[in-house]
Amino acid sequence: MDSPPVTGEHEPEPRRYGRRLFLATVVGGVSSLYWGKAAWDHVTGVVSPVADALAPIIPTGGWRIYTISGHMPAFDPATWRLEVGGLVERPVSLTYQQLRALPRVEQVSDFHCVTGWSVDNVHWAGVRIQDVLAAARPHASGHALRFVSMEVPYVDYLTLGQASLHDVMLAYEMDGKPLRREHGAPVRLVIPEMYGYKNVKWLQRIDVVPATESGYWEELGYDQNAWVGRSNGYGT
Ligand SMILES: Nc1nc2c(c(=O)[nH]1)N[C@H]1C(S)=C(S)[C@@H](COP(=O)(O)O)O[C@H]1N2
Ligand SMILES: [Mo]
Repeated sequence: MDSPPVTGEHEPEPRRYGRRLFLATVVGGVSSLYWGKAAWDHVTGVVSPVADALAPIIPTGGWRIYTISGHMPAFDPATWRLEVGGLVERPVSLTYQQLRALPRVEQVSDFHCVTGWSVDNVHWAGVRIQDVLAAARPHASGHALRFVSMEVPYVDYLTLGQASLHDVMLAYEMDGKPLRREHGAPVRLVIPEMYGYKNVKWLQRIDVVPATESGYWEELGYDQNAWVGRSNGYGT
């Protein structure tokens, strides 16, 4: 593989992509965009630009690695913060250490992408969203959360009710190791009840907002309430 191609210059407007292309890209991607480990090490952070809006690469342990931008944000512990703001009494800015100091929870849950692949029994460790929100003291006018990725413009939303489901978490470890860059380091949203696109990677900010809005893929036609097995045309 030669030097990694630069992405971003000729990227089409992502909103033009619909479900059909999403699926076509994934299906094509699994067979044609498979890069070996050596190639992966070589590109060091620049993922395949072939699919401008979506780049599945290196399936490992059943995972497909997705980015919408073709570039994975880098985690720098010195500068990274998890900002908690919006409709709150006191905006909070957590360092990675402070995040790690919050009550730790662990769980084993299955992960499902809406395109049909799943990974069973993923071992996650992290924090409950309530423990992150508590210090910020959300206003009563806030009924939903906006999860903002370092990968602009990836965002998604959950109602406060959805965010407080028993197994929803902000995960900083996967299968016993710090969350890897390609899986959203340093921390990602995990909501096993919903399809993968709700599980925002590379989190940098959580805002308390009045109501849910359309997240990145939802702007392209996917359901806001992405319940596994009963949304996006499944189970209906
Ligand atoms: N920032 C960001 N988060 C994201 C995505 C993405 O492209 N960018 N893809 C979503 C989709 S569609 C899925 S299925 C999962 C895939 O998680 P993985 O890349 O760790 O396998 O991440 C979700 N979170
Ligand atoms: Mo997905």
